[in-house]
Amino acid sequence: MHVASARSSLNTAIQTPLGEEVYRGLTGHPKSLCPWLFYDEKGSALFEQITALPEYYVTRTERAILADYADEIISTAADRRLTLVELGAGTATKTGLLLEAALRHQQRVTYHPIDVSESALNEAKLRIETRLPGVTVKPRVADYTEGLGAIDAAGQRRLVLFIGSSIGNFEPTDAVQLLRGLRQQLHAGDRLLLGVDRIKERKLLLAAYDDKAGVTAAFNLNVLERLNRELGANFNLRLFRHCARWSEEHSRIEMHLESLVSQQIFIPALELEVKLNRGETIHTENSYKFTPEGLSSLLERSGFKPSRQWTDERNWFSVFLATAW
Ligand code: AVI
Repeated sequence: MHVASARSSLNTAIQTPLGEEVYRGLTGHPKSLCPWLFYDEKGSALFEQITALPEYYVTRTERAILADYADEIISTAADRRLTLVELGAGTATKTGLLLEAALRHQQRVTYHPIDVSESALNEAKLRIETRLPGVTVKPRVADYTEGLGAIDAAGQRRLVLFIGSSIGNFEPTDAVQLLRGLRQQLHAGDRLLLGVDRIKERKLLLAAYDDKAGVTAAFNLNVLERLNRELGANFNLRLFRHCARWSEEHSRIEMHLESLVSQQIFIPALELEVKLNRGETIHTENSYKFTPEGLSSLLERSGFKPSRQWTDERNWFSVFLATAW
């Protein structure tokens, strides 16, 4: 390839969000990659499988809380008619429980799911409007930090759902920034429903992120496959090991990819050579776990007043309702 055109294709790759992130992460110390890189088509399908694993209690515990308390949650939130908004809604499988409760409360409901995946939103719209004729679904393809202000709630109380422990994948300072940004787009009195995973026995946490069937390992390793496919990298997946660690200090599960040998990787699209020592890791995800006090303080620092909390009987997961003030 001619030098000038090699440069321009290099620049094009680096300038994509994927290229920028991979360059930043693999030239940094320690090496890391952002968790959003997991969610290509295969990664999203693997994540769906994770949510059904026996060890991954997160999804089923939150669903059980919503099944038990949806009516209470809705009646606590609804000092006026409600409009529901969901951040990172995906296919919105758990939201049906809240929408059904909202319909029992007010007969008709408008639901605005926000997600970057148009196909997931279309699936959600079709499924929900078929099953719950009183619900009007108005999907919005956007990063969930954008676009909330543009939602016309027509004077109704907005109830913003941010469930699924998604807040746990943000660094604490980013979580505050995200919630503050959210608060700025709401009116005083609007509500936020946040689903968060609780600190629990280390053994349970580790099992949830290192399951026997190896689905989480495949989910983690898939990020390297993605870099091979999309950036022409030459990662040999057999020379890496999925590794989940509990950090007591940060109250978080960390996922890493550990290099089993000393090796050199080339990423042609970025013209980048990456050296890894044996035992060195690429840090791919943090999943923060909370105490109720820690979460309340996070909400307060972000302009929300915690109103109520619902928990399962083992205190493994909490759903917090907070009010913008
Ligand atoms: C999407 N997120 C809430 C999951 C979690 O539990 O942090 C992602 C995940 N990573 C490994 N297993 C699941």
